[in-house]
Amino acid sequence: MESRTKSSDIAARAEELMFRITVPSALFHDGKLNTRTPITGEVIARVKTQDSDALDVAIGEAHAAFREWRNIPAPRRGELVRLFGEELRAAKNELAELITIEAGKIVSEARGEVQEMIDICDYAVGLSRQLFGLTIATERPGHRMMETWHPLGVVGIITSFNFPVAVWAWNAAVALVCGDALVWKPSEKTPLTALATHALFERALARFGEAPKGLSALVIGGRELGEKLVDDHRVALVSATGSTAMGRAVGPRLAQRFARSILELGGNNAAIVCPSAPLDLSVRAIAFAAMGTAGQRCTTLRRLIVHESVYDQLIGRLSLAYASAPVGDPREGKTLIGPLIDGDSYRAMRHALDEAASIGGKIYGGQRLFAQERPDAYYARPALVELAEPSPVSRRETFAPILYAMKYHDLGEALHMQNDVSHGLASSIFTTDLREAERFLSAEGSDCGIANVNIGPSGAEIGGAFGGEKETGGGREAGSDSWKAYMRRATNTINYSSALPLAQGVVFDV
Ligand code: UN1
Repeated sequence: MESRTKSSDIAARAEELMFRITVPSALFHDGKLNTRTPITGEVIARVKTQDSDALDVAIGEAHAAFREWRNIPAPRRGELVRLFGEELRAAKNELAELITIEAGKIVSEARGEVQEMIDICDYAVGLSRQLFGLTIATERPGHRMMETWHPLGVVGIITSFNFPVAVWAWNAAVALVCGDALVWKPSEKTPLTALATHALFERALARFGEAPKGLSALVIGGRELGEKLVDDHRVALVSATGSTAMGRAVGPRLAQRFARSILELGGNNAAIVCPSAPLDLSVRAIAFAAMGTAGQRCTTLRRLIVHESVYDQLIGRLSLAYASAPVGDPREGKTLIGPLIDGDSYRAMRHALDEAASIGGKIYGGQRLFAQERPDAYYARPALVELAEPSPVSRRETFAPILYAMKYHDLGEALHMQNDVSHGLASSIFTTDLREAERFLSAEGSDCGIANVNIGPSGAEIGGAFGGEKETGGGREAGSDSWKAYMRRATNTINYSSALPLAQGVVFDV
């Protein structure tokens, strides 16, 4: 770790990147919101925030824009998303570098985040010609029955710091081809990347030329803005990514006014390692899933359930990987683990490790690093914790790089341990035994929205539906048929005869 990097260097670099992406500097100078880089912990920008009147205007404009946008043919709407994908391709490295500066991701993961945005654009462009409904057999002669999918309305998108821009893109690209308008409230920790992404979207809008004004809005501010977005009756759907506590606040408010929700909340993801697991592959997969993104993905591997016959061997290899994985400045090529987002994150990690130690957990790693050189930044060696059995600390999600390892004796017990938490996002099994793999994927196996074999639980691609069960919130985003949540379904029955037969044989002759 070199100590000479000054925050001002990073601030200047962020400014240069924002300039290249053509974000007006008035948006991030002299505003009320101090933006920090987790690389040094110092302030790099002062971002302008919006108040609730501005949000009110944005929702009003989005609602008016929706009424026009819904009438533009879906493949034409896809053209706007195609142009946005081009802008992202052209600015991939600049946007990725901003993600590194603002969220602390290593270079390849930051570029991966932008790639995920490009991928969802490509997907949505194809989808724009495939928003199809069914034709259904009717019991009445001379009739036809079908489903039509219509645009839904204004979609509110609330995103978190850890995927500061990709999560917006998963929602936005699909919602736009579905004919919806957008209002985005990003995390207060990552407004610069949000401004940059929206500027790129505005470039696509300008090239497209015919989109209604206000089709997509970005509003930056605190919790009160999120609450207003959630409570506004003009917002048909809110897609919210964040903590389970946030989801618990948002979900009932939306239900109160019968609005739709897509909730993408926490995870307490586990992997089961069986006797026949390919060990080299398993160690690599576990290392990425548990330590990658400094343990700050909702899909991060947090619990390892290992068969007693391979436990010592696996823990031996993992403890070496944990001791040697390079932690450091995420801009440096050799770094695999960047900083935690802030001091609160580190304190939550420390608190969990102290609790694990108090119940006899054996801890490798977890120390704070570079506190001398970078006192306002929070770098930590990832922690591997051996526990004799599941405990409250391993049953709750701590958004930090901690992996709890436990032994199992038979697969039924391992499956029980895997499912015995309040979240249900992602899960994995490492085995070459077909029966074990199939049981894990069966109805009595993993209860998660994502269940993988011989790969880790994180790093999903966009073609599948992404989301999870229980306290993860139940929402699904990205691929498969997730688009249906962004549209409303009408069932249509058409009578092309001159008779009027009633369903169920009802007779009603007047
Ligand atoms: C998140 O952590 O909020 O599957 C999303 C993954 C990524 C998305 C994670 N594609 O890890």
